[in-house]
Amino acid sequence: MLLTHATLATMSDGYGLIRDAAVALDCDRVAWTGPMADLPATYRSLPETDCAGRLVTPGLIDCHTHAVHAGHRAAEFEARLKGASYAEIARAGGGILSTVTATRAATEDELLASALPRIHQMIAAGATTIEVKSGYGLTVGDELKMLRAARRISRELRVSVVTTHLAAHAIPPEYTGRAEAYIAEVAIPSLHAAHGEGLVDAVDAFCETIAFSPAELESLFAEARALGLPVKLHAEQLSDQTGAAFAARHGALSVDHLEYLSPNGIKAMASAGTVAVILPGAFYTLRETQVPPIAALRAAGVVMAVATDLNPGSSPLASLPLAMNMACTLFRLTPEEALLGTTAHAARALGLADRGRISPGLRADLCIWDATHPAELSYRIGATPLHARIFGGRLDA
Ligand code: DI6
Ligand code: FE
Repeated sequence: MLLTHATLATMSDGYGLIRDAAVALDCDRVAWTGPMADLPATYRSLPETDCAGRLVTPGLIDCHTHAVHAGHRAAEFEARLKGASYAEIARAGGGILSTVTATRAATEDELLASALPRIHQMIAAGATTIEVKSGYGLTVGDELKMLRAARRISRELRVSVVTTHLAAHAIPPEYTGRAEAYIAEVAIPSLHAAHGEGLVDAVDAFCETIAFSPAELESLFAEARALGLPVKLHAEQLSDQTGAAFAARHGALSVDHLEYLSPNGIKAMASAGTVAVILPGAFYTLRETQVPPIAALRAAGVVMAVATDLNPGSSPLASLPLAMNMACTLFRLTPEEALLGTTAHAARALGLADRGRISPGLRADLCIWDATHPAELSYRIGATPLHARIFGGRLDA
């Protein structure tokens, strides 16, 4: 296939904008990109899709979601509007644990069926790769069930799925006050079982006063690394627990949230090459006031990614373009940083070298937008200007 007359944002070196560009695809890979005038003769006979000046970007990558889960938490949304806080609801046994109850009661088929409409919305907003975490099962069997359901998504819909083991997401009621026993008896055994089934691409945990401390997570991260699996961490979302420095010490691919990130944490992430994943949907939903230290991250050269954090509690958000808009308006990212954050930098947060930019040899996952400048994707609020999507070298039907 040959795309012609595109306004191309290759996302190599910033936007990497090429006007009146062509992109030649060979099966599921990009074969050539450049100005129309330079198109080699060999590609001129390929079946042509005229983009008529439309913006073409890499397919969007959502590098942090909890898209597989049962039920919803609209009642908590109402409770928060009446004054309850996210942490209070969690301590009273609601929050993550109410989704755990629902997820334990669901079958693998039910989990898959309830996730598909959400994934469909993400795809309709431009996603071609989605990370999905476990973390609402909190038993060996229920964590495996979630990861198996997540892996089945890519057999049902045209999207790549990356799966993350997040058994260390919350302490289930049967382990109240016994975080270390939970890690030893459930989190680590479920990691071994899931890895044995080929269900794990990375290992994540929630580091917070209402979840786990760095000390409690040490053995889990050591185990992940012994299995050759990369780690990442939910850290400094509601308070500074020095999670970022801990994760960086384990060579984390990313540390996510980061509202309360300290200068020390920034330094550790910069020297480890850890990506900062910012999640403005959770900040917005919980009406947080402490903004992540974006200017300091930028100054330290820490690469930033942007994701939806799609989950039933703190971020019921399925649109990456809306996450980009929030990242700009709430956190003052530039539109260029926001688009890098859902393409090239999101790929880095997942350890994927074969996507996130438009360049020969990389995957042919592309979005064609009803837009002519890449800043339009961040600028519109709640719009989905997707004109067409190409996944693995083929246009969606
Ligand atoms: N932080 C989050 O934003 C999600 N998990 C986490 O550790 C929220 C999960 C939920 O509220 O269900
Ligand atoms: Fe999350």
